[in-house]
Amino acid sequence: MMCQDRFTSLDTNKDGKVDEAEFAAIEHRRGTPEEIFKARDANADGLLTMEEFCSGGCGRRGRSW
Ligand SMILES: [Ca+2]
Ligand SMILES: [Ca+2]
Repeated sequence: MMCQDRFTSLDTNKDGKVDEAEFAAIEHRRGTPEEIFKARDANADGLLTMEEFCSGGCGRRGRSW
């Protein structure tokens, strides 16, 4: 699954950002949702953009998408 697809499926209210509640709605294997969310929320605004989400582990920065 592409990272963007994953992000889109997480963004249940379709505002273009994934908040902590949306993020917590899926399974996380590498820690608690809170920990992973904070690790990925690069600017600490409480919302994940697609860029933040995709740079956090399911894709590498600099890939051509
Ligand atoms: Ca959202
Ligand atoms: Ca953010």
